[in-house]
Amino acid sequence: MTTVTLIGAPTDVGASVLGASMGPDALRIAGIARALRALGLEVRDAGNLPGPGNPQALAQDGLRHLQEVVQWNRAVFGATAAALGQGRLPLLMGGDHCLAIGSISAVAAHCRARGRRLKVLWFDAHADANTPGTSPSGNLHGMPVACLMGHGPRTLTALAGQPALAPGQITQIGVRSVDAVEKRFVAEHGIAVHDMRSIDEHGMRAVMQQALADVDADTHLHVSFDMDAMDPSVAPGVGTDVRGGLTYRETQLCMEMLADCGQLASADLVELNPALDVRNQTAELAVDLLESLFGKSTLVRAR
Ligand code: HAR
Ligand code: MN
Ligand code: MN
Ligand code: MN
Repeated sequence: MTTVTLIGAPTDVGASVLGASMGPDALRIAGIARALRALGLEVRDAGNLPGPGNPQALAQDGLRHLQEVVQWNRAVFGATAAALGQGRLPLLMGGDHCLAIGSISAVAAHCRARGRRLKVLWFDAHADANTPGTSPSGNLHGMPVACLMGHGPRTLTALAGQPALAPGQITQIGVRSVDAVEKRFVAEHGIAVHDMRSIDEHGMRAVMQQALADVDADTHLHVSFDMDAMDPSVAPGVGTDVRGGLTYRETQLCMEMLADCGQLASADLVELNPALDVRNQTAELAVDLLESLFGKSTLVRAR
């Protein structure tokens, strides 16, 4: 039986807009634990991690709140590693997307120690591949992909001792906002990106088949889901919305195909901003999607 540990990381220190710090409680209010238990999973809510407040400071050397982001990510790293060590599936409830540095670094270290292949599926409107030298904002939630590949401040790139990811280990889906210089990082590293145009042209089923083509029985699959991947008309509760995003049906299909592949072993649900939401609908949407990700289906599935 899959056992899940919910890890709350209530912070927005990596973001431009305040409010993602309320994400974990919004997910709880939307019934995340109850929904997953109804699927037959054993769910433990580990509560919220402690960490520093948001100093709302200016960028220094191209980075905003580096010390605070490091502290939060150390905590996330520890909690994620602990859950994995207990044979449980960590589900990180953010919080902004800078927290994926900590969660994925812990997952990478876990996989390395066990000789397992790691594959990350990154759902996002953004490529999150800026570095301190290229970021237009200094916000660290725009940099986790670069940090995980070893580009960024050492306190973040070396959380697991060495870079967590090689470019071939990550596939991005839903991207439609990439900064000018950030595009070069994505191209030079050959990151697999299925942007919205690619999804329009090929359809989500084909995109997901390609994204999962290299996932086998020995693969630890990590899903990092930024709620702004979805269209703002269905997911208004995010800090940096970009129109033209994934539809409800497209995203459900992603989650269902991920469930079918059977290799999900850790996940992040980030960038949910209840301060910008309407009647908690984006949190409820997130719970809907997580249900599908964890195997809820309309009909009995022949596996
Ligand atoms: N690319 C912009 C920047 O670096 C905006 C990044 C916004 N990031 C997120 N996470 N919401 O995906 O500042
Ligand atoms: Mn993101
Ligand atoms: Mn984003
Ligand atoms: Mn590189």
